Amino acid sequence: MNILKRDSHQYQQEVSQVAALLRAHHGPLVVLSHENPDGDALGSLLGLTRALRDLGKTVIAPMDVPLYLRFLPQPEETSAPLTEWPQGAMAVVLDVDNNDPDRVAGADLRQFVGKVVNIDHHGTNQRRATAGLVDPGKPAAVMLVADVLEELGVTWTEEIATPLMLGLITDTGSFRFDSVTPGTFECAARLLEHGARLGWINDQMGQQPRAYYLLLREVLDTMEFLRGGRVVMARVDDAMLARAGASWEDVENYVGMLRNSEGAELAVMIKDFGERVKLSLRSRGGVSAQNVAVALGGGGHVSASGASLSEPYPVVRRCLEEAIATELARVDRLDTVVAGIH
Ligand SMILES: [Mn+2]
Repeated sequence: MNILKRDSHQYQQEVSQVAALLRAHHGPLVVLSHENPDGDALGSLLGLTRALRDLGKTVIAPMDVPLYLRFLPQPEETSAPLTEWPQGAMAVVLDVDNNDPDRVAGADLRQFVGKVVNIDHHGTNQRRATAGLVDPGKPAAVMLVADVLEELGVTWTEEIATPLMLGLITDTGSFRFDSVTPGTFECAARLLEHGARLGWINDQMGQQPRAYYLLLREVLDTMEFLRGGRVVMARVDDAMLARAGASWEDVENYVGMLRNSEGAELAVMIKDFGERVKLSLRSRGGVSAQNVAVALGGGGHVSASGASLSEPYPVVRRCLEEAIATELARVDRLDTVVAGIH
């Protein structure tokens, strides 16, 4: 049997095991996801919760839904974090490794002794759960949830398909990332067939509060194009937030916008808290945002990283420029070597 076949066999087995455990459990199901929930976390939680409730299950879904996603859940569907695990509960942990309880929000898994189902698509997952469905080849956890719901034989509705579509859209950057596979579109097609409101989700997600624009005006005013536009930076501080009536949550989207600048290889959003500074870094091509972040005591992925420094901005700025100079020199040296080979 070739590797692909064995993998798909194992995947189907995991789907069956997870579905069987969910089906067999008659006590409360506590559905959880990660801290700072994103569209995939909320979409997985809401899609699964709605389907399980349709099957007559008692489901508790603690999640602190961020403002920009509040258009989707009904007020009573999610609840506050649990202070205590209910009698006879089973935990269902989505889009995060259950072996990393610090990252799981909504309830403390360290205080829990019952069965745990884990559905996740992170490559770092340690695969220790009563039943686990883990596939890093899927760009969104909602794809795994969709397969479990299929196995459970749920009656598909628009209310179930729409949150799953949300997760698919947000974790794939609206189907724009390299992680998207033919299977991603097949899943999207199925969700559309089941009534997922694709246009509506995008319309809701595309709307920004007034403070977003007022703050954007302030941030654009600080925008700098360095090294011939290879590096783009902008800064935000408390005074700018106060003038715009915005909060730090409103700042999150800006670094992606900076990275869209033509010719930009590195984008840096500087969050200036006065006595400390946080940096959000994004890169493309051969430049590693991670290398710059690591040089400043931070970390993350190659193309998306961050660092937090307990120094005032002028000091951080000097360190940052040094780290950038080192990284760009490394890339340029590599380019020279490659050019020499050809
Ligand atoms: Mn995800």
